[in-house]
Amino acid sequence: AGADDWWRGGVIYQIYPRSFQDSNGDGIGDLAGITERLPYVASLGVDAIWISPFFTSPMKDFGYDVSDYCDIDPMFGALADFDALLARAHSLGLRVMIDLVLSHTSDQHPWFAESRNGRDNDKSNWYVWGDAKPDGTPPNNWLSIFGGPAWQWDSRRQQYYLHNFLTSQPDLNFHSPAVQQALLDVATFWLDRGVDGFRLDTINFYTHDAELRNNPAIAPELRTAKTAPAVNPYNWQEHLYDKSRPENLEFLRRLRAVMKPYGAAAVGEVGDEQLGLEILGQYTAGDDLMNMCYAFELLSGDTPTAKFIKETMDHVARVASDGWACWAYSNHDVVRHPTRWLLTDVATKTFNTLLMCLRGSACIYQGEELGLPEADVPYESLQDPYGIEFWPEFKGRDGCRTPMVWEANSDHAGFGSEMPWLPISSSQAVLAVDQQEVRKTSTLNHYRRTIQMRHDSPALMRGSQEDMQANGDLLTFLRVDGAETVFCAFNLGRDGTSVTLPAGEWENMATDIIGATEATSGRAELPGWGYLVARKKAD
Ligand code: TEU
Ligand code: CA
Repeated sequence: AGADDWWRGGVIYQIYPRSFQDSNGDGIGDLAGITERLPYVASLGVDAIWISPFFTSPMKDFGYDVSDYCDIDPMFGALADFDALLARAHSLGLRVMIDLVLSHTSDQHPWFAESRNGRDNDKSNWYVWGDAKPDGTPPNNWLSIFGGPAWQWDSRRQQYYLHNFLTSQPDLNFHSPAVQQALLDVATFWLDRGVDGFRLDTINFYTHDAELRNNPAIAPELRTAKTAPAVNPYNWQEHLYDKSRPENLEFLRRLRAVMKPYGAAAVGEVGDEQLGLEILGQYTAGDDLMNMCYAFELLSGDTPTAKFIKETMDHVARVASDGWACWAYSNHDVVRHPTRWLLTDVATKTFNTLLMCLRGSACIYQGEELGLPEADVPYESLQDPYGIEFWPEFKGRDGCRTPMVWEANSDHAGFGSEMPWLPISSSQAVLAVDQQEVRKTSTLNHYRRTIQMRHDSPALMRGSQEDMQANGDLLTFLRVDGAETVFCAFNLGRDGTSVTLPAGEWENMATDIIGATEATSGRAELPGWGYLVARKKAD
């Protein structure tokens, strides 16, 4: 594996800049704050950081609404702060992936101001405009994920514009070659500055059906909700025409071609309830599209059972045999997984070890390494427009976005000197970094050891995944790379069980297996949530 291949099996640490470290006492995290904390991130042994958007933005969607792609929002600092962050990260051996939100801009972007100004200027077709139907209603039945129709009336231009997310996030028109070029130029700007890759927001939303055909409705008995909350009517349509269009591939190919000379890597986010893994397979096939796609399967739903993991991995093997997934349990959009899956501390560690054993790359979200539960954010403190829209059935994304907890007994848990933008919950503060550093068995130190275990093993990093079996709570599989074979066994349940090792002699790789006996051949006992990760000894 060459240096440009670091991403394959790599571990990426996601930083939500508003909530990592406030360096100047305005209650909001910033780039200088991140730079200060990079030695901690490097101490985890991760390969890269992904920083959620820090570009100029009115912050209606907390940075996922960009009004200038080539500058830093003053709240987060300035370009010089970014350069300093990048230099520090590189000196610590950390790669930096930035989060490009190309599918839509802010309605405050100068491109949109020009586009809405009239139907015959340079940028009039840079966004997706549609005429009202004779009765004044929107051009078709497409819905916004954040609630209501995906169309907003613009009184100046006397047309509707498309927005898959907030009304303040108009969708760019990827059918325009000029739009594509402008976005490729944005990528070049950051590559020239030295970034190592991109997390690309909502890449399957880039292109829309040019004929604006209606999405078919899904019958009530067939409705499922994997990503958007069940109460959201967005889940009641089959998204045939508003996203995951085949034309997306053309732009992704052009984008990757721009990245290749720099050796940069891309992880694309593909949110699609119906076709998620199929799209992941399409977008990561071969070597001229995305390096990896970010999969939603483990970011939603109930506690994964052995059967669910097996079915998901088999599904990936079927539809993305030539591709590469990037798994995550938690991020800035979903309830933190120890709460979502009702995990005990032990179960949290077991799932972490599983993440480090699964084929694919992995993202871990700030605070995940501490085993943080979701913070309770009362309605009065809510900031997320998505949460405010669907409260109380869906409480929004604030509970996973509260500030990082560094020191249990400092003001604001060491996040900054002043009151932070979201409250710090006491259930998180007790799990602060300083409390866990000093305990060998802490979740934090467990994450460090499992990340190390993965990096020490070519099979776990990039090997094949074979013979996955689910028997009740027991999940077993092999990872194989050249001469190295690793056997993984996970007890994903409370009751003890035992596992038969494949023929041969095995040596234990997980230095702090949870209670499993040290069996190296024959059978091993696995207590509730016990696991075994073992390398085959040479004959
Ligand atoms: O998220 C996309 C998003 O909202 C998906 O999780 C969605 O639920 C799924 O695609 C539905 O099919 C990204 C960012 O992570 C999020 O923070 C932003 O708000 C959003 O894009 C808009 O930029
Ligand atoms: Ca600040």
